Amino acid sequence: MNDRGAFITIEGIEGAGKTTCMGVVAERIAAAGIGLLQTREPGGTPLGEDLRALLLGHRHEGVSSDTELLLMFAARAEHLAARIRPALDAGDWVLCDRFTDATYAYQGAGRGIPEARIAALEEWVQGDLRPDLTLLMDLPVTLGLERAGKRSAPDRFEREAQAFFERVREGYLRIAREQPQRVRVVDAARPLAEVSAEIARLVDDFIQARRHGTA
Ligand code: T5A
Repeated sequence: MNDRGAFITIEGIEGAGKTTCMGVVAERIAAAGIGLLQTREPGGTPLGEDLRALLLGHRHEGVSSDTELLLMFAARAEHLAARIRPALDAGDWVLCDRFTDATYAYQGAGRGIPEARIAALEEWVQGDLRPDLTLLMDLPVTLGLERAGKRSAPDRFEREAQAFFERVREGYLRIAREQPQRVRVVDAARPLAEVSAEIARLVDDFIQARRHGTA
């Protein structure tokens, strides 16, 4: 196995089932006897959680796209320094509910910020650190919003129009097409039992590949 822990992220539009499926991934990693840090973005640190409350709450509805982008990366810089890098360096694995693919999808494809601007911040804040495996939970926007709507009141992002989430979904799928080795697309429209079974298989395969030094 590699010395550095593996970095796994879960992505997808609202209501895709990311939070639900974090448990499946965590269970497979625990079953393999591997230490795990489970976390989320924006968030994961006291400062990051405060920034999350500002970003998702309704006090700053008119915030500019650039401000939103910079706050996402401010939270990420703190998250990497305080929690993600120390865990990976200690050999633990890290499972994160959303990461920089969300920035490309929401602030890039959704808000229209040029990709090169996001890439510059990514390089600055992350250096060469990228997720080793990303599970992209994909489903039609209407179904995702319907599921999310049943669960809780809409946050600042969930008040966006359907067209915004169509762009976000397409942004994610484009990343998956460009990086098929890292990003595995899971059809999240299926019943939870089927989705969970596929995720468990993908994670078990990844654990094996990591042990054999091929991932
Ligand atoms: N953001 C984040 C950015 O804009 N840029 C960034 O860089 C980052 C990091 C974060 C927001 O911040 C934005 C994106 C987001 O808008 P969030 O709370 O982390 O917000 O993300 P949400 O997508 O809003 O989280 P949700 O909880 O809405 O979605 P999940 O986690 O995908 O869905 P989950 O698991 O809570 O499931 C929703 C409901 O559906 C049911 C569940 O039981 C639950 O009730 N469900 C299913 N039902 C039937 N069949 C299935 N297969 C089901 N799977 C789940």
